Amino acid sequence: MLRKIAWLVLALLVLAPAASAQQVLNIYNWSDYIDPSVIADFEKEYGIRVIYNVFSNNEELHARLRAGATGYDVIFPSDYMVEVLIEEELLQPIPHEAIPNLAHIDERFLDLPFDPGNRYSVPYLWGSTGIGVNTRYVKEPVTSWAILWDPKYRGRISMLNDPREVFGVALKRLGKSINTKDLADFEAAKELLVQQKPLVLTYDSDNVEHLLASGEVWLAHGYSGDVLMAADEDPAIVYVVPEEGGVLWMDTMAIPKGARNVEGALKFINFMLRPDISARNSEAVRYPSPNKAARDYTSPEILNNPMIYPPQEVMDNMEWLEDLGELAPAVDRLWTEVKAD
Ligand code: SPD
Repeated sequence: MLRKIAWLVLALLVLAPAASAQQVLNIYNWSDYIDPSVIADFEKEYGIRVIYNVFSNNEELHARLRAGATGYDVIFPSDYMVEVLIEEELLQPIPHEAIPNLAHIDERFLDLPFDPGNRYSVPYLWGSTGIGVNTRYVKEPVTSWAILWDPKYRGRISMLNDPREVFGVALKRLGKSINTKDLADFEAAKELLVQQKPLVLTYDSDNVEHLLASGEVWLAHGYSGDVLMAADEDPAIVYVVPEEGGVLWMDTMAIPKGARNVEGALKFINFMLRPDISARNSEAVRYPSPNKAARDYTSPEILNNPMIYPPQEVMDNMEWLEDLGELAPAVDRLWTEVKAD
């Protein structure tokens, strides 16, 4: 009998740490980018506790992973950053057989050049970047990015804390592609951004909704859904994609090398791809879902809102960000100079 008890105690001691590690899932995502009720449902359904941390831009995520940050199980890099992370061997392949809900993703959003065959990433949500305008204070029509350089809005302008997006605006103003591989274009863009800086209240990617809804900022460079969440609080706020065009992006779910709970990560990814969950999440954060089957669960007001699902002619005038390759360190340096000047 005593021997049996001893074996039982030993078995519990050996199994307990493994069992408790299995119950935790570390997620690293953008801020305000998931419906909290969806996380709660996942925790309930799978008995896995989610630990949730946020980053402000792709470069911050990249820097963390490069510095050897282990412990994240699911991360949310955007398009061009997926390419960078694959190249640097910081991601692990995703076994498609473990995520049958991948079948619900619209083919238009699969097999994109940044990850052929979706070996390392699966689509989460997509969107665009434009300007959030508080029409209570900005009475003129907003048609161009140039308004973010208008001195009469000094101190009422915010820009994203996102180097590729901010350089994208300046490059568009210069009539260049956001993916130019010419360093001189980025240097000219930097000069424009330095000129703009005295007008900018803050470079912030995490609080656009609050900055706009509080009236602190009247013109906010922002991701579509964040501006639309502010518009839910104040109907005077609108989202505009300037006529020079803007940035289209796709955020993905991926599993970094060193993840401790790969099994939980796959369950989470598959759960987020479930049509009802994807629809609920997309409605809550106001970003379009790449999930075709989720449309059946999405309200017509969301599906027919051109600020959420832009019409084709607006999309045709936008660009996806691409990896800058060897130019990336120089652009990082220019960004540091913009912020420091
Ligand atoms: N609330 C943050 C939403 C994140 C949007 N992703 C941005 C991609 C930038 N290229």
